[in-house]
Amino acid sequence: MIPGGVANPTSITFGGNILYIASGQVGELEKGAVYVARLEEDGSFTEPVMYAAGFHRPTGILAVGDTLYVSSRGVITALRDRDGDLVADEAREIVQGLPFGRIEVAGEIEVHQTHGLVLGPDGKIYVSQGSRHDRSSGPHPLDGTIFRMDLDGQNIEVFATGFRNPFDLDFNHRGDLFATDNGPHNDEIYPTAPDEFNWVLEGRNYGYPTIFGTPPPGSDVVSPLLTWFPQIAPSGGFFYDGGPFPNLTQDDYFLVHFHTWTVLRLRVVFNGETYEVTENEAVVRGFGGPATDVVQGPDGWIYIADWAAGKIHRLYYLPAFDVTAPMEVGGASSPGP
Ligand SMILES: [Ca+2]
Ligand SMILES: [Ca+2]
Repeated sequence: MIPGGVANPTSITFGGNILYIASGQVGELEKGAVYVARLEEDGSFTEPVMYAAGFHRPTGILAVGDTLYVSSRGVITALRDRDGDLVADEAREIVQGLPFGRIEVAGEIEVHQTHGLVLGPDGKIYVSQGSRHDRSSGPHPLDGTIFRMDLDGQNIEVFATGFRNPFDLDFNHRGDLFATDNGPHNDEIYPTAPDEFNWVLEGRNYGYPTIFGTPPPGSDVVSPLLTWFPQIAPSGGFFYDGGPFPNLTQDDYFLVHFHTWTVLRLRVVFNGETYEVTENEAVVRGFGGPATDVVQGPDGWIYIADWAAGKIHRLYYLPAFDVTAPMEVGGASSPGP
């Protein structure tokens, strides 16, 4: 087991008081695994243990009832732990043949695959699916889309198109869907293409591979609510749904990103016609490397996956001191390899 954490956590989620951690190491793509740690009543976590293994870079994870869904390269897997020992004893690839690609930047980095999973208000799972190419769309009908499906992986439908590499997605308290999208590598071809934060509307096109950022007048491409340039490479994000933080509202969206190692908070407010980002601030800085995911726990606190250090941090509120402080899952031993 990995003491004190989980190596290269890519995505985290809670199912009740169980924290699921997807782990995927660069260069060891078959060694992707899911670990679990239980949140105890005193606020501590049990040492992470392996729930399931054998995933080719898992990057999306979602617990619905007794089923854990994991996205990895080309597939979505449904897992169950039938006897409650925190080890999955049933694994079924409920979707196969999803697009994924490979590009080379500074050596070899595998990118663009199926990523985020979220349960919609209609009871379907919504999935953010990257394009298998860096600058063009692939032939697969789900390439560069957000699609939805039944809990058993059936009845897949495209919900919106024109995404390059949307890492994560979430619904807000009004039942509207939002997703980030990562822009292409900036060079002479795309010198100023930004990353995006989008309100995702059914049947609409979000521009990729021809339009990045704000579309020209008259275009039917949906304009992002917010862009980042220079790029930040957004990864995980979620809408806060209420709880112990006194100053937060259900309009607050938390986001981590790969480049600048911070947690951002956006306040995303419906003005009667569309959404506006009325606040945008960095709430946590100073990770030693990229953060990959941020979620809300059943205790209402915020949990952050620190990819480089192999740790999960807890962001909580101390009224007496009005500060926040990190806390590790699984005790204070050394980080994973
Ligand atoms: Ca089991
Ligand atoms: Ca776009």
